[in-house]
Amino acid sequence: NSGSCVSKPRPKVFQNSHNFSVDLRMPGVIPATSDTYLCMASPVPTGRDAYIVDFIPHANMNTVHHMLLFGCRIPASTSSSWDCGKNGICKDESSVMYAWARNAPHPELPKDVGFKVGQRSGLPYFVLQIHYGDIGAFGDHHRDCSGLTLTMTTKPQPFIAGIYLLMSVDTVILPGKKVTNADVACDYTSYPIYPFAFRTHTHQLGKVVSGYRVRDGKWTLIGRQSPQLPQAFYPTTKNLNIKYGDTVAARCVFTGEGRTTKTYIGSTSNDEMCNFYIMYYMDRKHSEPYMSCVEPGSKELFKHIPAEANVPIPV
Ligand code: IYT
Ligand code: CU
Ligand code: CU
Repeated sequence: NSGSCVSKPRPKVFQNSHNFSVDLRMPGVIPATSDTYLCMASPVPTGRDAYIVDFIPHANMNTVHHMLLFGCRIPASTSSSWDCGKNGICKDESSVMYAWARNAPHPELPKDVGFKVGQRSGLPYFVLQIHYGDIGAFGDHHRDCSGLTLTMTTKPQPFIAGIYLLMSVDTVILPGKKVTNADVACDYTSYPIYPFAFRTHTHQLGKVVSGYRVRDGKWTLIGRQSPQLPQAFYPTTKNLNIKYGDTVAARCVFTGEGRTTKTYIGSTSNDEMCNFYIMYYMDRKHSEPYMSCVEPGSKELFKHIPAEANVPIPV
């Protein structure tokens, strides 16, 4: 029973001199309406750099639609929990590190890979966001303490996990128009990264989102998914690396059918987003944990995108 989940203190637990776990839980919340986004923040509990090596979700399937973990420089609020649909997640820099969604397990981090967090890495806070879907199960006024346990270590990991986010900032979807593509592409100019998981995100109008590496004119799929399926991280299609000189590209396919006005990129559920997240690891010696691409790419480049990128995934 979760009725008394608030009263239990959940400090970090030490296993030995290097390893510990951190419990991040909603502080006994009762969402007021369906489709509420609530956030809670917690400082990374060590002055030194630390590495997340595993995630253990504790989510009540009846109420939690999805759950995201962010690293933050400054959380958007100092309250024990807040409405982050309205008030935002982080004040400035933020990065997603984990996603849980119903029926989709998170891929394990590969061995020797960790997300680096803490004061020195510029992400001194964890922020947990929970999307409460149907609040029917709160009819009994119980309090919710869903959340996440992080397995952490202060031992430097040989490889650092990171996120490469491709997102469109300028897509406009015309009402009634059957197909609108949002294309994003950037030249990759850093040290090699090794993608192992991907996540897609759009709102209601997204049909399929695909991400590719383009090397010497050859397109290789990183991942392709319907954004209408649970928006978790899925394992990449095959092992590949991205290195200096490659191009990283993504396409989101939208439909304007059913709309009577133009749809723009924005944060409400009537707006749209086009996101393709690549979770990768990189040698610790020159790791760059967060990269992004917001360029639309060239028309010429996207003439050569594989046909599968235009095929909607039935849900
Ligand atoms: C305008 C847009 O596409 N926003 C996305 C991607 C995004 C994530 C983060 C943009 C920025 C960020 O700092 I983290 I600037 C967006 O909001 N995506 C949502 C989550 O908020 C992460 C999603 O579910 O992917
Ligand atoms: Cu959700
Ligand atoms: Cu969005």
